Amino acid sequence: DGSELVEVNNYIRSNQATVNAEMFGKYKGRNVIAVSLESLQNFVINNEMNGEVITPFLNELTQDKDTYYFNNFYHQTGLGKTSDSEFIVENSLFGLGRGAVFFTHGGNKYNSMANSLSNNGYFTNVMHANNKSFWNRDMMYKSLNIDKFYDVNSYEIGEGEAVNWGMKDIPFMEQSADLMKDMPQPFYSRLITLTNHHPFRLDEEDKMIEEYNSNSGTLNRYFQTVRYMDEAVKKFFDQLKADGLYDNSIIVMYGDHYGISENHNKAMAMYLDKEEITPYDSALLQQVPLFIHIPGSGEGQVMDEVAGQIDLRPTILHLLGIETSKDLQLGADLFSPEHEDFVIFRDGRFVTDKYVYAGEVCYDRESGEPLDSIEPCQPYIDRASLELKNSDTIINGDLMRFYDEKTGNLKQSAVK
Ligand code: GP9
Ligand code: MN
Repeated sequence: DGSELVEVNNYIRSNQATVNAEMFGKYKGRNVIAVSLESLQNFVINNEMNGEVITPFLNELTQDKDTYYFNNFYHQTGLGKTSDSEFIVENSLFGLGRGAVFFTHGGNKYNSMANSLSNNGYFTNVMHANNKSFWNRDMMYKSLNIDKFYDVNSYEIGEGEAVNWGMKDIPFMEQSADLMKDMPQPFYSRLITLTNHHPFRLDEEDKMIEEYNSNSGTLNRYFQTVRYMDEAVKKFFDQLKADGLYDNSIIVMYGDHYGISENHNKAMAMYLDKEEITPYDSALLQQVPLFIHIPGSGEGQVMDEVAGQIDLRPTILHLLGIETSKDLQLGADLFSPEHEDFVIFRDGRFVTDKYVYAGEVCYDRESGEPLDSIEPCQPYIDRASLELKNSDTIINGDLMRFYDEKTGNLKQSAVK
């Protein structure tokens, strides 16, 4: 009957971060272009591989006056991989601990970012050149109230324009920008790239750097496909400028999840010049880059706030001047002075500015040394499990049905 919602709602209300008064609504009415960068981890940014730069364009953005680059930002996905990242970003809730919420709860009621933007006059869409039913997207997108899904049928894949899992990122982003020209504005487009996906295969002509030389072909090729994706993003920016879409948009780009699993620890240790990859290292390797690029802002900087994908919904909506104080969401605005340095992973691990909790060990964040006692981590362990539980309760009970997002009130059936 929804009565579980009372407790969850109280928790959310009492832990809400305020907005950043200076930034709230500063970019009202702009288009939002969100780009999910497949399997992109943060360790390649501003780094080299055998003397070669891996992400020249993204590196430039980290220094750019119009870009907020978050270098302490984490994915929070589970088995649902890309689809989990989509779920988290749209709903500011966690995916599930088992399976993919896109499959198991694709018919729930949600108050997604798309839904909120739709209520504020936006045309909302997802662009991804894959079969529409992959990850049950066609069904879930209806529940997320996404107006249109530009799936593989919206793209023309010419000779030599597909590799690995499907359409190459360069033509994909080029055609996506073309499609945007005809969209009613303001629009919210979420693009999902694909080329930098395991097993990281490329055609010869798309290889811009050499392979790495570890015992892992996967890691060796990863640098090349990342380099290719960087090129695709660069061309995409150029095209948005040429098409006149650039100045009136906010471009948010983030890695969806890790690309290199723990099966490649030996090779990763070699690359990172470490003796071994500890659970502490593995946790920090879940960092993915986040870029919030705001043409004309002039206030870009490197942000070291500890944060995660769950924070994107409130952050983006607030920049556009859309309130979320009545929404059932678990993340917090990254620009809020009250945003806390605390990110929870789906499996219960977490990172703060002082601690890393992984493998049931509490590590000192700075030194990577295990602490003698679990004590300093305990309050966070408890909160992590409560927040994950709250998220699961909302999803498993389909509790949004009992919530009136317009008023922030629980419906009668839930209060009784
Ligand atoms: C498939 C793409 C990749 O459409 O999103 O999915 P992943 O395997 O990364 O979850
Ligand atoms: Mn993915």
